[in-house]
Amino acid sequence: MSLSIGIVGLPNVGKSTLFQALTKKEVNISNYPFATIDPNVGVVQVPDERLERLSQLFHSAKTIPTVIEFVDIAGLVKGANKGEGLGNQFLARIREVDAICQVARCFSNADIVHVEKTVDPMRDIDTINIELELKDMEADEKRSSIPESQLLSRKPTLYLLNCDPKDVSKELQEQLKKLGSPYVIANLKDELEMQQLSEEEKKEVGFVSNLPEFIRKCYELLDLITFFTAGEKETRAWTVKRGALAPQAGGVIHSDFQERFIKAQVISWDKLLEAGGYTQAAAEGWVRTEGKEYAAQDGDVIEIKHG
Ligand SMILES: Nc1nc2c(ncn2[C@@H]2O[C@H](COP(=O)(O)OP(=O)(O)OP(=O)(O)O)[C@@H](O)[C@H]2O)c(=O)[nH]1
Ligand SMILES: [Mg+2]
Repeated sequence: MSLSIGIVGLPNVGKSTLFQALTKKEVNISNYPFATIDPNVGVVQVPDERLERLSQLFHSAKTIPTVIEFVDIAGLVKGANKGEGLGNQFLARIREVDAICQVARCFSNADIVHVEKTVDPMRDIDTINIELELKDMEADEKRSSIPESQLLSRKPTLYLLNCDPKDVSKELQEQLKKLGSPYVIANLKDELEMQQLSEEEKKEVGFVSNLPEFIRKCYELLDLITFFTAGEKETRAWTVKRGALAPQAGGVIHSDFQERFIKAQVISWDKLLEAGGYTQAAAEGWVRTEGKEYAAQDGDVIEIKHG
């Protein structure tokens, strides 16, 4: 199960810069509006310290993280719903994603063209959100029966403020809080440029990336949890929607595990580390046997027993 996040915003605000920093894919990040025409699609690993520690415990030959798919979409402008700019044809692309990351430009730089001439992130956020709502209304008027989950204005949204944290005013933070969606602040130009440096060099210049936090927030936005399978051959992180029952969790690993589910052996990742292995954990009585009504919990290490 790979969930996808659409990167949305006005032209020339840093969407493709974010996409490239996340996916390490070379894309067009030229300094002009509508540099991106066809959407870029890429997959990003979800950083997870728990996975690393479990893998170390078992000296696993393979360590496999879960992934999120990102889609870098063409810039939207005021009137996109009526066909202004390139917006209209790509608004449809946003329907297919599970959640939206809206990039808002907060950085000042006279050399980078702003389609509205001035830097005003709240105005830009309103512009985009109105376009999404207008497009939904249009669909409603046409009576095309778009399912609720595909309504653009109902998609879970995360805002990315493209600038240094010091450039985000209290007022903007208050306004964002009112929107009720989470936000992350990252200087995307730095994020991309600093990837050229080694870990040591980053320490020297005091650069800490905000992208891991951003990816984690995306994960929360999608209301996903991670469970693990762990052993010598492979330690792997898996993704399910919060509330998924043990057989569904099994089904993510292999469809047989869902159909022929018998029971699940479950232990929390930290308990398994504390015990130092399955045998020791079982001796402590920390490995639980759960049936098909069990809802998988974030951080569970699960072994499915199937027929
Ligand atoms: N100074 C500064 N420039 C940035 C920052 N982020 C992006 N840029 C520059 O802004 C320009 C546009 O960046 P892109 O990532 O292509 O913007 P986009 O939103 O994908 O643009 P379109 O595809 O045209 O909609 C590039 O020249 C970037 O280097 C930033 O944080 N600071
Ligand atoms: Mg672009």
